Amino acid sequence: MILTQLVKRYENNPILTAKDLPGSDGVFNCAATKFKDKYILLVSVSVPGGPGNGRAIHVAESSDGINFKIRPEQFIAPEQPGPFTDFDYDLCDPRITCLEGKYYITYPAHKPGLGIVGVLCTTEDFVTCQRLEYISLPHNRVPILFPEKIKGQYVRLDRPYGFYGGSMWVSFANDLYYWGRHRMILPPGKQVWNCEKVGPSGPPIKTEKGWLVIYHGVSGAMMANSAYHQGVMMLDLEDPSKVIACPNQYIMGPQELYERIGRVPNVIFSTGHVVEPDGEVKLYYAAADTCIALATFNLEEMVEACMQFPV
Ligand code: M1P
Repeated sequence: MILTQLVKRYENNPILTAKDLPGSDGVFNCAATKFKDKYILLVSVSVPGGPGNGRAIHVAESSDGINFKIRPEQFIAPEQPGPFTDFDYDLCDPRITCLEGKYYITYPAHKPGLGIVGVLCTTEDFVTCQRLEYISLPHNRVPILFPEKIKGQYVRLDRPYGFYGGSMWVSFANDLYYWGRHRMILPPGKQVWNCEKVGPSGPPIKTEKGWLVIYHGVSGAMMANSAYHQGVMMLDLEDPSKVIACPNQYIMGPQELYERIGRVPNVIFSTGHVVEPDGEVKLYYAAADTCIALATFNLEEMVEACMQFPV
């Protein structure tokens, strides 16, 4: 079973580039969801000479999930006054989860010299965004909430930093603010593609067999440069601290020119997807920290394939 064969890249990739937002030099890592009848991406945008490190988060919207228009105004902007903005120097890599009918956004706020913390926000309209609280200590990239409570508790995945690289952890909370019962569920792997660090991509997807988690794996010293791949694993439905299947293969690795050449070469980084009613998963990913591309796979096929690698 070759997992990469289950994933199909959209033929006209990339779907968003810096040309779609004049003045920017990169549009990349994006959260994805559906809101009313629109597909929404929350896009990390880099602008040379912009405030902070020049990165902010913009909304892009589409009627078909392929052709997006980026709004020129910043949705989450750096260097704003407010109680949870001390670390807002470099804003990128947002994730979004629709939970109990509300949209929760998490992003890693990064202040050089101080660290990276997870910020929890919410929005009702994708026009304004309210920061609610810091929900992780530095250094942490980045909490992503499960789309429903499990046994009465909120659940999240994240990637706190270790001495070297980072592992994936799960945590639980009775509200969305006070997190505990932390468990490491996945350390860096033994393959070249995932040997430095592993962390969650978009929100876990509930299936009959368990939670399908899409995650990024990063290669380190074994290669000349870091390369970012996407992998999958399954967590137990009732106890998401239990990994039930975890293939040692990746599902996507940098292959196309737009994935291999750019501001940071050899990066496939997904922070969001949309699951369609017919089981197609639209996986939005950033290529080379430069542009946004789309790939699709069938949810049931991916789960079946993943379950061939029980833990
Ligand atoms: O350049 C690849 C990625 O590097 C950082 O992510 P991480 O800490 O997971 O390695 C971020 O700067 C991210 O935006 C970027 O895509």
